[in-house]
Amino acid sequence: MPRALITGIAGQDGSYLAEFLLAKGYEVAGLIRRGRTERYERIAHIQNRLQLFEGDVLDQVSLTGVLQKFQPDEVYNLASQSSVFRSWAEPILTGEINALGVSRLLEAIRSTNPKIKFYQASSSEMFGKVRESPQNELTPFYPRSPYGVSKTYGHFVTVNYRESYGLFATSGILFNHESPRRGLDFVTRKITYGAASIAAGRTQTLVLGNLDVERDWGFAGDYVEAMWSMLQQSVPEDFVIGQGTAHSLRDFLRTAFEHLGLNWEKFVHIDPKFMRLAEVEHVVADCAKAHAKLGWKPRTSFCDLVGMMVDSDVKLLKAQTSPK
Ligand code: GDR
Repeated sequence: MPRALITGIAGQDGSYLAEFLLAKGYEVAGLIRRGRTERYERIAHIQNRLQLFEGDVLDQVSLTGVLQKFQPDEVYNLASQSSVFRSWAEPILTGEINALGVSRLLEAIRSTNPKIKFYQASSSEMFGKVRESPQNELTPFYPRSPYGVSKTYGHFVTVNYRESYGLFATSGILFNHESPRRGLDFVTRKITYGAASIAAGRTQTLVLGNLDVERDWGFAGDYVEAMWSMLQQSVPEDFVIGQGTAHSLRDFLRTAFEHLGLNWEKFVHIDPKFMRLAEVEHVVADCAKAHAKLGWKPRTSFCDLVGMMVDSDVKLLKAQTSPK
């Protein structure tokens, strides 16, 4: 049985990846932070099939300890301070987790078992103020936030350990990927939950920031397959993963509200407090390399993704109101 360790297993991507690897017959372990009081809702349904180890990408010793105990064949580094918005308020912590955290993990792998295959969760936020469109593996980076800068370090240190030490280390440059498991602070889930709340008569408004942005949104469940596939190649390489189609935030709003028979323009208000100090206006993936080498293609369309998220939030709100 192959063995995989996932950092960030309790997050959106970690939970989908864990499900995917279990279905493939892997023994799956996850790193969870010490003293965390939150419940692991996203992995509750599979928790009895997982091994959970306490540890932290902030703590070098804990990483070496987990690698020695579990002896994984593959490590997926999905642990992250994943909020771009919050990264201006927490720039140092963001760098410690997203940048130095990658160095700590790579060092732990190098010193414990350099044969371990390593996946680093990199981000389209590294393209930031884009130098060309669409963006591929050779497009120069221009990050626009402490988050984007930290992910750029994580990407390059992964490349560097591959080139310096011959590690099987890969970086997946993933564009925005969403799902019903997305946190409520990210704009897609904020919209689908907001629209469902309005349709249920719970609220009258949805307050957002900058509507003049475009993203390449896909379904997280599709993207974890690409992560795994990158580690099954004969040589380690970096890949851009996305849908290859940009949609405006207004498109997302229209699709979500129309799914419920509503006109978004009647409900959405703008508050500058949700605007960013520097914005990524437009990103769109060129996934030709992933299509050609991994044979990977997303299965879920933009419309199906939005519909899935709205339906899930409608159901969630109903469950919250119906008597137990
Ligand atoms: P992003 O995702 O920054 O692209 O990073 P997010 O959903 O937070 O923002 C997308 C765009 O929407 C605009 N926006 C708002 N965003 C939020 N969160 N809340 C609002 O009210 C709002 N109004 C407008 C933003 O300005 C932005 O342009 C995500 C994260 O998952 C990262 O971890 C990941 O690396 C990238 O996607 C790829």
